Amino acid sequence: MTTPTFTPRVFSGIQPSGGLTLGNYLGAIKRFVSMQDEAFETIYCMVDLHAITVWQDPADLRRNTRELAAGFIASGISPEKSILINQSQVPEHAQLAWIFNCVARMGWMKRMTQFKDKAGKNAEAASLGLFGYPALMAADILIYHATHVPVGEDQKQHLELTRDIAAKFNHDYGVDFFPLTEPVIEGAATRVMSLRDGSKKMSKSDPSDASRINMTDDADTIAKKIRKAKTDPDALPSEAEGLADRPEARNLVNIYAALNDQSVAEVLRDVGGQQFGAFKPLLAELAVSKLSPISSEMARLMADPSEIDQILKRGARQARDITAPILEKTYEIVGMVR
Ligand code: AQP
Repeated sequence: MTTPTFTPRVFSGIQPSGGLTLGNYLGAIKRFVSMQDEAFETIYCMVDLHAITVWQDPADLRRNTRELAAGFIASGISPEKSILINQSQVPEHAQLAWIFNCVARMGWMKRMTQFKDKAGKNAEAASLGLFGYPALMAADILIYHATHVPVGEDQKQHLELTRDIAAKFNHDYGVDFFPLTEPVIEGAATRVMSLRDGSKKMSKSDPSDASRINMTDDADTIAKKIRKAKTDPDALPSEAEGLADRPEARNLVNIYAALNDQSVAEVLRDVGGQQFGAFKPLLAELAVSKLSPISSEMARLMADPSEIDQILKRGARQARDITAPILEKTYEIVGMVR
């Protein structure tokens, strides 16, 4: 059997489960923007079907989906260069997910740490969708035969599962149909931590608003959250090794480096020896200068969501030119009468 070559194609998505955070921006969206200028076809998605794996108020979901699209566009994702969609408008995602539910094994799914974290102690009350989330995520990626997926560190395990599902499907049906997708986890801020607790990921669903920077926060709020961010009493080190046992300090330096497109070593060369009293205002100034143009553009786009709706509708049409033939071929491989 000859191994097929797959078109270099990038897919990634974000849940419209709340406002966008600096973690989503640095861990994912910033990479999405740079990859659309490389030699890839790029498809970016508001994964609304994933969002409802935990309860979402319908009006909030609609607003968050449009606001997320506005965040993508305002950050530099161009609807001319990338296909921009919301997942539920491209039904082949959910259709392929059903097939993958039948390929993935219970034992694999039970090992997923995100399910354990999100379901918490009351796993019996979690939705079946939350448990099956990684099979839908595999379908999101493989319905495009995507070869590369830019994500934050927290999604690494789900991408390994995506490769396992592709490999098992190919093996069980004796085909080389789905690619083994590569995760792209790069940059200084692949895991942005909470501003209140350096051991916890910055997350849009954290009950504490002070734990995160939202992409819609104004300059004063950003400065206040950074000023109040948990730190330790020591000065910043001059070399990265000095941050090893200092999660909060490391987080703030990583954020600075990622926002300023520098390495951690370069940042510490400039700010090593400074106390947080001096470093935090620098970080706040940098964050405001990078984020305020994005938040004002988001506000402009949200003032007339019909433009966003048109972009998503057009994106869905373009996406289905790719996904419909891949689903048809999948059904044929599996043995469905067409
Ligand atoms: N703190 C983070 N640091 C780096 N990357 C992050 N991502 C999320 N948080 C961080 C990346 O953003 C992309 C989209 O994530 P998602 O919204 O689909 O789901 P999530 O990872 O569960 O993000 P949240 O903010 O924590 O959402 P909730 O609170 O709804 O669960 C992914 O590429 C992720 O790696």
